[in-house]
Parts: sequence; structure tokens; C-alpha cells
Amino acid sequence: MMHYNFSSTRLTGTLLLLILSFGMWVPGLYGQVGSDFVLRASGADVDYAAANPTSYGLSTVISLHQISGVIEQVQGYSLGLGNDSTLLMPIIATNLLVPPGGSSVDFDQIAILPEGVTEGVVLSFPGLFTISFETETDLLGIEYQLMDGPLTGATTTTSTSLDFVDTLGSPPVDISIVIEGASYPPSLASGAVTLTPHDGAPLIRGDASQDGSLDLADGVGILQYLFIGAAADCLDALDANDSGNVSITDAIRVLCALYCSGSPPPESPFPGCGFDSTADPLGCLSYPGCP
Ligand SMILES: [Ca+2]
Ligand SMILES: [Ca+2]
Ligand SMILES: [Ca+2]
Repeated sequence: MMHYNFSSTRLTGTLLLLILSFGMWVPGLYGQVGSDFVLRASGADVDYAAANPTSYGLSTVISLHQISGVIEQVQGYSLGLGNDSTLLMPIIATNLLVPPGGSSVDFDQIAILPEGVTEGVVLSFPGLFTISFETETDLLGIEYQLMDGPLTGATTTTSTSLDFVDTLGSPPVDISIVIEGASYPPSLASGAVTLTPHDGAPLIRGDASQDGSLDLADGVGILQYLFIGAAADCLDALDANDSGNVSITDAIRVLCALYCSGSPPPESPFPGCGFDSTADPLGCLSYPGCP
């Protein structure tokens, strides 16, 4: 009898292991849970001065979202987001996940490398809390600086992407989410990035005095350029209506934006800094009011 009971216990244990292994390793089941989750990096479109790419940057936000299946409780995750190091350099990475009840995560390790950023998070070592992702939730914010190199002096838009990769770090950090002690690979959505070069400097249109705001001095400044021959090194800023030349119409456009009710402001870029996006013979060699 004893011998029989022992075998039965062993058999049950073996079966249990087999069932567990089946659930863990059969590719269909293994992939199914992971593919319910989407790990996403947001994209960015950046305008930059071709002569000076390193003064410009962009940011991305990595988010996690369970889009199908029974809502799972996540215990932790690890990820790596790669970038083309000839174009972009990650400079700041900040954890954005706020656990429920204002608690802090037990383990959060971020590494910034030239080729990308990795993060590993364990919410609670004793398993005190987990997080579900039925609403898309931000995990990590990363800021990048543009690099000198192929972007310097470029004349056409460069397209690149922020891709999730499992090759960053030593040993490499894999991409997985942890549910009930098992790791699953989520679906991945890269962030698309376009980097568009511009000749000259960014500006605020209409701001002839280059002090960052519009006032009477700007209208007067345009008139002085036209009729007194005052120097101007950012003609695009004087071309308030973006017509491609500077005339008395531009001075009136600026003065009316200030003093005539219902009159339109200068054309874009205004009131924030930006580049002249309509081709014309004017240029902007220098404009200290914008970075
Ligand atoms: Ca001004
Ligand atoms: Ca004009
Ligand atoms: Ca223009």
C-alpha cells in the first residue's frame, strides 16, 4: 500500500510539472499572454538647424497596454529601447510609473548607453502589489540630443526609429513582462522619428528686434530696414506675412497685429520659435532670441 501511495504522489507531482511546463513553454500559450500586451515608444518629428544639430533634441515615452485577454497582474518588466547612435544620444531617462497608493517600486534600474536605454523594474519583492495595464500606462520617458555627424549640413529629412531590442547592456537586458513569476515577450511598437534640417536659425516672425516678443519697436525696425538701411541679419523675421520679400506691408502687418482689433498676427513661426518653412530668397543668419 505504502509503495503504491508513494508512486501515486510521484506521478501526481510529475503530471503537475508537466502541466506547468506545458503552460509555460508551449509556444502558443507562451506567446499568447505576451501578445495581449503592447510595449510602445512614441515617435517625434524634429526641425533643426543643419549647421548646429546638437542644440536640438527630442523625447519619447514608453508605454505598456494590455489590449486583449483576461486582465493580468504584472509583477515587473524589463526593456531596452535602441537608437541609431550616429544620429541620437540618449541623455536623460526618467521612470514614469506610479504604483497604486503612492507606494514606490522595490527595484528600478535604468541604464543609459550610447545605443539605447534599458530599464528593469520589480514592483514588490514580497509581492505586496501588482499593476494591471488595461489602460495604456507610461513607464519611461527618454530625452535625446541630436548628434554631429550625418545630420550636420544635411539637406534632406532623415528618418530613423526607436526600436525595442534585447541586445543592450552586458549581460543584455531582455524585453519581458512578468506575470505570476513567468516572463512573457510583449508585442512591440517602435517610435518613428523624422529629423528635418533647415538652413539658418530658428526665429519668431515679426520680431525684428530679436528680443522674443512683439511690440512697437518691431514695426519701427522693419521701417528702418526699408527706408534707412538699418542692418538686419534675419530677414525672415522681418517678412511678417511670409510673402518672400520685405516691404511696408510687413511693417503694417506687425503694427496692426498690435493696434488694430481683429487683425491677424504674423505668419508662422509665431509666437513661438521655429523655422521659415516656405522657400524664398530671404534667410536668417542669426537670431539670438531662439535657441
Ligand atoms: Ca521684438
Ligand atoms: Ca513680406
Ligand atoms: Ca518664407
